[in-house]
Amino acid sequence: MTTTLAIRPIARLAGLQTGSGEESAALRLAGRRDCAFALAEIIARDASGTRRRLVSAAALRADRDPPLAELVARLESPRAAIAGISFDRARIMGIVNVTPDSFADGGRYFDGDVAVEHALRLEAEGADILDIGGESTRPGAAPIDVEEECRRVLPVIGKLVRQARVPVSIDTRHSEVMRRAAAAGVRLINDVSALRHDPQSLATVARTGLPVVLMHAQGDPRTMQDAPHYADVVLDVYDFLAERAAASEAAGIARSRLLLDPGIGFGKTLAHNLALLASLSLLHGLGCPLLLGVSRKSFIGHLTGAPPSERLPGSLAAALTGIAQGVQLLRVHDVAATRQAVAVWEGDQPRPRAERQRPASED
Ligand code: HH2
Repeated sequence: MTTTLAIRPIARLAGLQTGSGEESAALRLAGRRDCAFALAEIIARDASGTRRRLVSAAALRADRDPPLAELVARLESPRAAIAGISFDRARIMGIVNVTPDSFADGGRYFDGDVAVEHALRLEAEGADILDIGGESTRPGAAPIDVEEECRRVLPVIGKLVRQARVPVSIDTRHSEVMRRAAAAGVRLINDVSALRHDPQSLATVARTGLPVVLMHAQGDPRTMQDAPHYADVVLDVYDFLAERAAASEAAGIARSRLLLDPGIGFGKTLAHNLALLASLSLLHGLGCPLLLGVSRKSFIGHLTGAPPSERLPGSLAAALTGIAQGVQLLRVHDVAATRQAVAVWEGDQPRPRAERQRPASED
């Protein structure tokens, strides 16, 4: 069994500017001024079991244990920009599914021109990046032919790379699609299999020089919801992402090119999804920006009974749970609504004037 050492920052200090004593000892996630925490749960797991203790941020800093000090340093180090996007605040990735069968919007943007129009609308609504996918990975989905996937996404990517001002990413598990999308100008690769589905993917991504999202999934989309099982879902996902980050580095993909994602809904029960959402802050210890995909997902339906088309309120609540824990990139269908929710959440944060959009008639 892997030995796991993790720190889960808790008790966020909202609106903390400067401070002394306990306040100045606060844990500041990923170099963020707006994301300070007063306490931490230290979690250690080995073959003999899991031990947890709660400490103040000040006590954690005073602890000279080298692995712990190294972990604190990784937790707090600023993250490099990826695809030209800086991660000093929450950013938004707009979803564009060029598919007939995606769970939330299957068929609506299957036509390439409609998909481009939709993507440009998401950009106008405030998306920081546009994520183009040609294969549904919803539970139960059957894999599709790589040529068909290319036929769906490449024309859309080609047009968006020319027409959109924000970067474009490709959501795929296939190295051939990654390679051709990179040649067409995408700036980020998003792989829900964390570069495991296709044996060529690690080398392909390394060669493109592009950054990549490594997402946790247990099993394949077709069967992943049959009987998901974990010893401890939060620590198992943490260990998995640590292993995939190490495998990527070994293949020549620098850690500064990685985004990590717990993969909400991918081989997880409702209890697993909720446990992960409650412990997202722990994943900052892996030293990479975090992506969260909760938009319209089925855990919201399980909690509320709402169908995918009526899950916007739950999606916003889950997105805010993420940004309260320092998640840097939210993958969403509803960009305008998420932009508004994030703007209100970040209301006290200094931002460039241009980003404050106040209707002229209101004060
Ligand atoms: N979720 C989906 C697809 N890709 N990528 C990342 N990194 N994280 C996610 O949570 C994630 C993802 C599923 O959502 P969607 O694309 O809307 O549905 P479908 O797979 O049915 O096309």
